Amino acid sequence: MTDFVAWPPEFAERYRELGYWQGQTLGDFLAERAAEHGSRIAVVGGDNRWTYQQLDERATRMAHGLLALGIGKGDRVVLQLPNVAEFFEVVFGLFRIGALPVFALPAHRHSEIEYFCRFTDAVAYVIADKFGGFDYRTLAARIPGLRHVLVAGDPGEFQALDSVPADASGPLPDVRADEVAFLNLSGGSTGVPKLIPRTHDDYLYSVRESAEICGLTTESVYMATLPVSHNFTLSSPGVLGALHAGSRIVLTPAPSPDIAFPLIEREGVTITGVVPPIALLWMDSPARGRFDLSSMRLLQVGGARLADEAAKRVETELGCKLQQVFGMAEGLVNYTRDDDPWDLTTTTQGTPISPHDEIRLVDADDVEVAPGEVGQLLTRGPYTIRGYYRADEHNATAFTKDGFYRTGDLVRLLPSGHIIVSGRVKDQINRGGEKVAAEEVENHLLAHEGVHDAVLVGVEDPQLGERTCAFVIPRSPEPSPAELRRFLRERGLAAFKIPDKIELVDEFPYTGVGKTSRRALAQAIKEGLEAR
Ligand code: OOB
Repeated sequence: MTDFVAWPPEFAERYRELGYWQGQTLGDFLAERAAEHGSRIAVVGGDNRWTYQQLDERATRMAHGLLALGIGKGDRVVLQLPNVAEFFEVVFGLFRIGALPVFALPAHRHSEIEYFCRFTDAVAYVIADKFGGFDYRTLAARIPGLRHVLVAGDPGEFQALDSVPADASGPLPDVRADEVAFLNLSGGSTGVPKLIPRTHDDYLYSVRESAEICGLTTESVYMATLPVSHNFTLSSPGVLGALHAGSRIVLTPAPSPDIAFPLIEREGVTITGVVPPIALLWMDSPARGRFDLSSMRLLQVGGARLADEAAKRVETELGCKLQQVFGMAEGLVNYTRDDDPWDLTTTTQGTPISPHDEIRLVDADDVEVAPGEVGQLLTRGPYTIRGYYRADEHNATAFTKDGFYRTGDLVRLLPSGHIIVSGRVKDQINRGGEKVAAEEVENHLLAHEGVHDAVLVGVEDPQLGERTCAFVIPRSPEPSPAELRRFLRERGLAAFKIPDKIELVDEFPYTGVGKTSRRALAQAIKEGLEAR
């Protein structure tokens, strides 16, 4: 089994020659930024206000402390921190010793966390004590095989993050920029989530370019509104882009207007990134009139398709420019640009970061479609992975032979090069930016003794774009939808994956068409629902 698939040497060479891959590690990146912006505030989170200098020192101390605990180069550490300042000292501490953070989301529960820990042979798990009404220590207590559980806040039976030995010294491991820096999560379309290995070189290229495209400067204040460990918030341009530019990062614990708006006013936030449902929530919020949001220059919206009509309202209702962001944790990120005409900003998902992002649109037979036609988006480039972590079999179909990643997205290209996302072929439901792999949820449902068969489909929703509906053929004694929901929660599935609706049916509708594949079935159910 291959852990990491590298770029072929001729590609790596080209990206280096072009100056895209600069040979800098994320650990050195922070040191360089601290040398340049030392006394500026880098991170504001809760009661913490750390300068670049302080963040750099904390990261170094953490690096030594982690080493002293026996965490070393190449080790995997599952990180599930919400938007707190400690996120940065841990992540950069790990980068500096060449240990790999595995970026879990705060919403993940036992089912996902246990899998990440087991699949990556993680040696440690880093959490906050409590967040959003959930006690992560109870989750940690149920994960076998961990050498360390480190807790930001009250550690309970575990070890407090701030008790990690601070007096350690000596040399740090040699970390190379072409090595993998961390593992990101894919939205997934299969039974288990896939892990995405990103190198220092490739990630920092996307960070520098994103900061430039989004116009970040030392005057910018970037608010992390979505979970900081998501690729959008991390690097598009995200918190890393903000650090690159010497900007200030403000962490909001929640995106709701009553929490985010006062922070925007207090800190003079100039830019943030949200998913479409949050953009809608903000535009429709009466709280808008109670807070001064005039510092906002740019609202980035991405993660799911923003309806053209909603896009057209952003500037007038929130008083700032809109930028659409169509990205993926696997790599490719597209942005509408500052000088794009208004109609392109409001109706397209932008153009790729790099002139060396290669784009192909193909049909079901991998044949290139005619210009202007909708096709499946394939991509390859200086910051798009060539393979998932430990996934040889899946990689054989998720990538073409010549290394293009099959995004599963259906898109159209305008003559200007702008991309319009029009649908998808992957078995994934995009619930307002939160990705749900149909097969993963179906497998959990099938584990219930009262379930004979189950199919999860996405149905249109005005707020979320899509919500999930599970069709279940029960066995007797027939479980109620409430019982099935409870069952999924008890199995430790993240809340956003619990079906919004569960319908018990005698048989799946329209199987009469003779199609038996899951995809065809889901499609038939969806068409049936839409017709209703
Ligand atoms: C971002 O990353 P992921 O990995 O959670 O999800 C990627 C998928 C894309 O393949 C596409 O299906 C969908 O999310 N998507 C969009 C979109 N942005 C992402 N679909 C339509 N319109 C958009 N603007 O979601 C992500 C990563 C980096 C930056 C922004 C988003």
